[in-house]
Amino acid sequence: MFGQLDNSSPYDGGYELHPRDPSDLVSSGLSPYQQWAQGSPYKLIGGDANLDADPDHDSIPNGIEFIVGGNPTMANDASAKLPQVSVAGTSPNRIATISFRTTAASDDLNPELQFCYDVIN
Ligand SMILES: [Ca+2]
Repeated sequence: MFGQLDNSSPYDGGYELHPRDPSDLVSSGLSPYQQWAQGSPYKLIGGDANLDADPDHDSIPNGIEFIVGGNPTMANDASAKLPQVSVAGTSPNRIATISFRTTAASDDLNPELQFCYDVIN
């Protein structure tokens, strides 16, 4: 790679790096999820690599395993990483706290916790 000072608009200054040969750049073209599922160490293939697949049969789909940092090939390793609910206080002053974790790689999916006050409807 060669470095050059580039102070042309929109840059105020700094360096721009260029590969000697554009073919030197490597891009898998895969999303962060696809890289996680299909790459090492899990190397899921076919339908087992889908977001809703559950190749380890722990009832936690790959998409959730990806978000919480689970292992899609090891049953139940993600259960401790799933959202946790704790309730403190006594009625009518109870406070429910929901804690959940996400991995930086899963930011691409923009995960968010959804809830409602009426679980029946
Ligand atoms: Ca699973």
